[in-house]
Amino acid sequence: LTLEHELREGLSNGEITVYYQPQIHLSAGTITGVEALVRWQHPTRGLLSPGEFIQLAEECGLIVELGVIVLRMACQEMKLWERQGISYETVWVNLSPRQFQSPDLITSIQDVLRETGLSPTSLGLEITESLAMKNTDLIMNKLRQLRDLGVRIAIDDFGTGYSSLSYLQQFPINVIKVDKSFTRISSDDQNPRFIVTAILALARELNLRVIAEGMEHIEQIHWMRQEGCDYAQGYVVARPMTPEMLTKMHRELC
Ligand code: G
Ligand code: G
Ligand code: MN
Ligand code: NA
Repeated sequence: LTLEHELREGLSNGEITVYYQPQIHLSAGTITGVEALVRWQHPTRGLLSPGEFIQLAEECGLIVELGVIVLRMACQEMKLWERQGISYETVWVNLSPRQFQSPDLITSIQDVLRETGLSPTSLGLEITESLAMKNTDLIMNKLRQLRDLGVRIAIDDFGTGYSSLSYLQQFPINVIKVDKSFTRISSDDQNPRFIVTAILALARELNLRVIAEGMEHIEQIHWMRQEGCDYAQGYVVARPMTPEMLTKMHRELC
């Protein structure tokens, strides 16, 4: 059996699960949002990370079906938290280029929101910088449709796409997630720090929220905060976890 065939089976057999990684507000110390990160509970290979199957799903087109499953699970989970009195601002779902360009994207998002009863303003979509960078009418139109729906948009892995910064001003986006490669602290190379400082200044001008991702050390958090970044995500805060674990963590925080 090929992995593609197994994935096809896995999608219909309910083998897809979603982990959640919290994002925190640095001065309030509260969880403001969660990022949904897909996992595949493979019957023999164990729990697989996206790195092991997303590319394949993208290539064979299964990503569209997979994406709707993740979207539905994330929205359902968010509603469940709401009913338990746990309210995060946003649940963030990653979209691959192929998902974003799928003609069914808007209707499937509308369907899932209607089905789950989640407010569109509680849903965020993370798109890659390289996709946003293409800046075609098609992409711009779709971003506008999403904005009109009321969902939030984030540019993921920001800084890695070597983009012209002009698109940031034109695009209806709300959040940029600074790629982890720029938030490493190294004494011998000051450049990443300089880039982060520049991104934060730009974001302030454009009124965009910035989330520092990949925070692995408390020193990184201190530095980002000092630079004026208010939100962070990363292993030093919490690893991606099951919804049950996150609920438990939330209760311990409050
Ligand atoms: O969880 P992990 O660090 O292994 O994720 C690796 C990559 O997989 C990240 O780039 C992340 O954006 C991507 N990814 C995680 N979940 C999803 C998903 O549901 N859909 C898509 N398209 N990508 C995802
Ligand atoms: O590309 P994207 O930002 O969606 O990727 C998110 C991925 O980064 C997830 O797979 C998640 O497991 C991983 N991740 C989250 N926090 C950290 C971190 O602090 N360090 C590293 N190296 N990876 C992280
Ligand atoms: Mn992401
Ligand atoms: Na990212």
